[in-house]
Amino acid sequence: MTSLESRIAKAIWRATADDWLKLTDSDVVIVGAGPSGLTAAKYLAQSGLHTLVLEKRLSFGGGIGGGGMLLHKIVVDDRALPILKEFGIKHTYAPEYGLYTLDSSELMAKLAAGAIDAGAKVIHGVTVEDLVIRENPFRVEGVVVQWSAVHISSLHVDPLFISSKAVVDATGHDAEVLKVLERKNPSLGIKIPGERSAYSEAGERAVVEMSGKVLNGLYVAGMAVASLNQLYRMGPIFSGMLASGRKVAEEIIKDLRGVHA
Ligand code: 48H
Repeated sequence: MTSLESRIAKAIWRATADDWLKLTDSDVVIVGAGPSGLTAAKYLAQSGLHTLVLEKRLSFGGGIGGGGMLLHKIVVDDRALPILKEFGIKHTYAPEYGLYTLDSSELMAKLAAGAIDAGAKVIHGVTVEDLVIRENPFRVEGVVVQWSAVHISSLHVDPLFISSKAVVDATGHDAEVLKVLERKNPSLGIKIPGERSAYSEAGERAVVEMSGKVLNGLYVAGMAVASLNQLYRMGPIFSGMLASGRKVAEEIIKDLRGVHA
């Protein structure tokens, strides 16, 4: 047998290549492993769709970890209860406030575990820098990816591609995928005005209502919905993010499989 060092390297190269050969043709690519992206990933994967989450950082949870002003708790309201139950996330009712509190660490860990256990693949350290498109009629058919480390280094390195039937922009406040479309495909008329000031009640409701398909092959979830539609921000209440992820998943399942989730 060859040296342990050689076997470590070969095992990793082989397993990575095996994964990437499958992931290169995914049913759904979700950009961003924040609350909306991970929630969408669980429901999509459990419906049998080949689901890939690409996260530019080396961690899960996006904005969850910062809690409310770095305090380790966030809140949800009644609307999130069915989703918390499905992910097995503990929560405590605060009757004086009509809200449930939960640990940000548990929310991050269990959303990720729920997505992965349902069959979604999450790859860290990969930045989606562009989309694969087709014209006449316009449709999105995948993403253009690069190692985040290459982005940070500013080296000029050509990217690679992942084909997919649906792409979800779950990149949060920055709406990074939609902004690429706005910049590179002006004829589509997509504008990203950014979110409005805080009005939690209205923001939570609207972000779910407006989550879904943007154009053929492209969907939006989470705070990217607020940036696209100039909706109110809501602060560290996460019912809307979770429900947005579930709603996008249901819409994609319906579009790709012709069935309700
Ligand atoms: C790969 C990328 C790329 C890219 C970004 O910000 P998130 O937590 O997103 P949401 O929308 O699921 O949740 C928003 C919530 O955390 C929040 O900020 C709220 C509720 N704010 C309310 C308020 O009033 O402020 O996660 C997005 C993830 C992050 O992990 C990014 O690193 C990742 O997407 N990401 N990954 N390629 N181009 N861009």
